[in-house]
Amino acid sequence: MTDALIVIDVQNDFCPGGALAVAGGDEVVPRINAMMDAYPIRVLTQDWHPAGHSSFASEHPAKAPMETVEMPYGPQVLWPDHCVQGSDGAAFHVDLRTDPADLIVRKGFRKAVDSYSAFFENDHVTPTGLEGYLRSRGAERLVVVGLATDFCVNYSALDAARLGFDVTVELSACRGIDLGGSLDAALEGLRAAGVRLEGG
Ligand code: VGL
Ligand code: ZN
Repeated sequence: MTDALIVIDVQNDFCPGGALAVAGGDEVVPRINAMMDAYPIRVLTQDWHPAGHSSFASEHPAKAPMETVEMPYGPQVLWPDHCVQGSDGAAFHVDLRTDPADLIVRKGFRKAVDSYSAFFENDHVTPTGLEGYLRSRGAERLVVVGLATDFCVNYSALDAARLGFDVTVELSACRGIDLGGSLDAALEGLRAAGVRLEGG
């Protein structure tokens, strides 16, 4: 079995002081750094939005951050402007070990569609290319860590399980946003999808 570590969105905007700060988001950094050497394949994802992205509440005059709108591809939570391409908020946390990464996958770069998952955009059909990369590298078992547990980690792990990978989420190296019970709902959905939850 070839294992891959998939590190989701450990970026300044999701850490304390960032535009979409996740409580304790920076606490995952030393944990992920310590895990990295144990994996023969290491992938980082980077949320990477153009200015004026359709997931930004600022693009929807009648809406506030954390409200939901109906997009052509389904319901979409609206966020504060975050992870704008090239901004300091979009940069990886300064202490995250990025040199050992084999691949950095950017996502959310199309203005009209958000992308929580490392595998598919929120329309659930447009691929990021990560599946092909992992399969051609022979990866079978994925360990998913990072930010945020209930959004990008959740959707990445669900897609990975649906694609047939053996998936574990290491919760000690994740932190969640928890919007109206979204954290418990995510954990329940992950369990139901056959994703192993460890370190909780
Ligand atoms: C994320 C909301 C918006 C995440 C990204 O990384 O979980 N959440 N963009
Ligand atoms: Zn985003």
